[in-house]
Amino acid sequence: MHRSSISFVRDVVLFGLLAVAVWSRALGAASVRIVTEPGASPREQYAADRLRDAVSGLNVPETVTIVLAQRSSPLLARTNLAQFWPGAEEAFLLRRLGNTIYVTGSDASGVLYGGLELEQRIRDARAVPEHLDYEDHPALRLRGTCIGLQKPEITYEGAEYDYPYTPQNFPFFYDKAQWTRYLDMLVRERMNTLYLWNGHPFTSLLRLPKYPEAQEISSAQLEQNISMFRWITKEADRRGIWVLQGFYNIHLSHAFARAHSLPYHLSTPNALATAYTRYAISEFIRQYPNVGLMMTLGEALSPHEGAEWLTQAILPGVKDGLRELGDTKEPPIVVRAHATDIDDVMKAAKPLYSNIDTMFKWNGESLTWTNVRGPVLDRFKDLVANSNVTIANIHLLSDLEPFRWGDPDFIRKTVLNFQRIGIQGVHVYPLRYWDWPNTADNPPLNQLDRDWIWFDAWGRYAWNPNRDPQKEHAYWVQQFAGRFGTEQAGEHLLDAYELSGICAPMLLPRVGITEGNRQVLSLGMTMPQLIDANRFNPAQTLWTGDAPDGERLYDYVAEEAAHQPHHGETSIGVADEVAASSARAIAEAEAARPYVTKDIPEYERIVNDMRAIHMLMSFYQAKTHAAEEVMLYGYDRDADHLQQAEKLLAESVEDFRQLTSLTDKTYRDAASMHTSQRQIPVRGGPSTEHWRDLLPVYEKELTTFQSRLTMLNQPQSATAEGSITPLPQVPFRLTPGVGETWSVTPGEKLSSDGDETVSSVAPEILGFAGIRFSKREEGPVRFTLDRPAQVLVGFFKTKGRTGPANSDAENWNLLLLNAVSVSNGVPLDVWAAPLAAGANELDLGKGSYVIFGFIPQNLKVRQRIVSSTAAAPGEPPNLDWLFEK
Ligand code: ADA
Repeated sequence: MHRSSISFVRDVVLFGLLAVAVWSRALGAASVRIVTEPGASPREQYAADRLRDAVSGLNVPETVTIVLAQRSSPLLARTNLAQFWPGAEEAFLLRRLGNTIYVTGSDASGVLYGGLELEQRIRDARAVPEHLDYEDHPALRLRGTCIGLQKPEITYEGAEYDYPYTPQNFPFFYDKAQWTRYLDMLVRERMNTLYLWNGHPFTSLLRLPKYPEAQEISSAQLEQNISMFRWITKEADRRGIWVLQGFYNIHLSHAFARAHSLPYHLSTPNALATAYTRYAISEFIRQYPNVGLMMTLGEALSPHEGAEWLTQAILPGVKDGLRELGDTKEPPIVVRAHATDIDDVMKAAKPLYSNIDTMFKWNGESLTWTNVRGPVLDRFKDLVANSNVTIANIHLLSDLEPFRWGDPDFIRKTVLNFQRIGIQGVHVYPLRYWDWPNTADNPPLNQLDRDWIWFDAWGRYAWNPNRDPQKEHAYWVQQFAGRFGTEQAGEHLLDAYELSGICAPMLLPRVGITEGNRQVLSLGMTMPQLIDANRFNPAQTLWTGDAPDGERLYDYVAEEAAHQPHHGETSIGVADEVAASSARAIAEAEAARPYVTKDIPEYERIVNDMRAIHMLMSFYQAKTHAAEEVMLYGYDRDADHLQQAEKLLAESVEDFRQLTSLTDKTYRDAASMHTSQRQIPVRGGPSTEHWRDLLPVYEKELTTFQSRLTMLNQPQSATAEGSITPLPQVPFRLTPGVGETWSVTPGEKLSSDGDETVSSVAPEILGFAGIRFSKREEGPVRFTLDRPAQVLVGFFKTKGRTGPANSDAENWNLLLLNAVSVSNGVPLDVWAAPLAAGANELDLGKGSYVIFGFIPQNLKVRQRIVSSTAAAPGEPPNLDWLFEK
């Protein structure tokens, strides 16, 4: 029976003592009576209550009895309706025999779902069905959503994922009306699991008398939390929903950690943390035997420690708790295959504990494919072979935020793929995770209202993905029609959702940096990020292993330059396709207008979303084409490419400007995670959340590019480099200590102890006497100048910059772009700053620069781009200099 060992459900088999709870409502002579077992489970009672509500006020021609019963019930004794196949879970049968309607379930949840099915039919027909013979059961065994007890910012002592449960942190946790609404939605979607995520929830939910020093919140708060948690889990259980509490490892109570001089998060176990965690888990099992546990063994804990930690701390804790309860049946626990050596974990854990479900991310932290391939598929297959239920985690939706998203067919196909692989569970994040229950709209809406289609589609297809696509289309049209008034409106709006829905999932894998939440697709990308995506993804955690055949921009341009044919889905092709599709989405949304008779404000917000999505796609289209042109220039140095790129880049900025104005008043931010974890397009933090924050970044990128083009077009750059002679030098004497003199010529090392060597040098400074350093040398370099001079410096690339630090930028002039090409493929520019005659000292940071020499202070040097410097053989051409200052 489904998870009953850990639920409130009690099978009641009371032969001889059978009592029948009868409800009847007389309407003239005829009435509808609803009959349940006397000791019926809360789930059955819930279904009965819902049916009572549905039939109240119905005008029925004759008295009908509705019997709700599990397969083993004596109420079915004289029928043959208790027939379910062995192992049936959550299955139900609806049958009308004479004036009795039987709602029979394989278990309590089966009765619940049967009751809800009947309720819906009664409400739709406004009558009790005259004929009924219907059977159904779910396709996936675990169907659930999650809620983060986590926030957009890290607010608790700098520790990721740890947030005490308090009304200040999570007002929604204390709002019973809101929970009721949410749980009603889940049961309507026939979801049966709800995961609550937090770093270390135990001190928010348990008293832990053995470790009083671990207490993190006031006793009064703790009591309130305990009673709320009991209420939530009980209300969930009535609706057939198993609540699971998530936790990360090893996260400790902060108070406990301080008391024992331990860090809040540990990467390796120790005896004290093991004892504490084992105890906390056992208390959890003892206090909340009906609640599940889901764990992330990594990220704080090193991946190879997961097996030991699970077997030495967590499983013993579960067993201690069960022993105290006198329970011998092992409840399922859910272990995530994230940031841990899951094969070792499962090997070590299985002999100790048989009932382990596993969970793994389906598409990383974005929605990209309806299917998985390569290593992700292999991982799922292993998990399916080795665990009880394998759950696909539809994790953060980093590419969909913050807009409305609902492409039901995408979800249907995804669940069909789960079935094919043997995945029996799904866990779905909300579209906006870190700020539950708010949407990003301004003012915020509730996600249950705005993102109804997200929850509805996952619920519907997790129950059964094997449905006829045409009938499904009609179903979704009806759903929209119900909300916006007419079928015509429904047709157009469904089309708009579907046409816009494919955009982000198609685009991200072909142009993006990562499927992780390090990137917010809707905030755009810079040119260097588009041109050289791999460089911005040091961990190489790319989806490419899972992608269907196709080309990223880098390969596309390489093939284009070599006049080779393309294959599969290309960055350019996809960018064009999503721009066109999103344009059609606007047209469809607009076409709905005359037919929308209900909820016009939400309709207007949908139209605005479609426009915003299109502007974003159009931005990417223009910019991907611009990137292609620039990359082609990297190959052939044909300046025409840059002229094309300039037009396209300007178009992309214009698109982004329109996107900003569409979202300026209507959206609070583009993504719910505000921490510096985000790196793309810019590091997360204050004033980096909204399109208006990024518009200046893209405007500046365009103006920098335009000024580089102007430099390139200057007559001087047309001068044959062979005719340029070295600039006059100012002699200097280096004071012994930091630095050594060197000759700026090809083959020389850039630092006295580094590997990088000079490949070519612009004629202006060829053979100059400069000063280079050891990478380890600290402190100022000291030298004496004969005359007032300009020091010529090359800055090594740090944090995406090749120029002086922002704080010092005023002092420096950029003289020669790409003046020195280097064996690592990152060319150095020459920057100049004035210095007085006599003794000088300079400190620009350890290992971050090299001095090329000194020229007279009053010498005017024409800024120039040195076009002859090329990338080292085999290296991608680094073209950042075109966009960065
Ligand atoms: C990534 C992500 C986190 C969290 C985590 C997880 O590290 O950046 O926000 O989602 O994965 O638990 O899977």
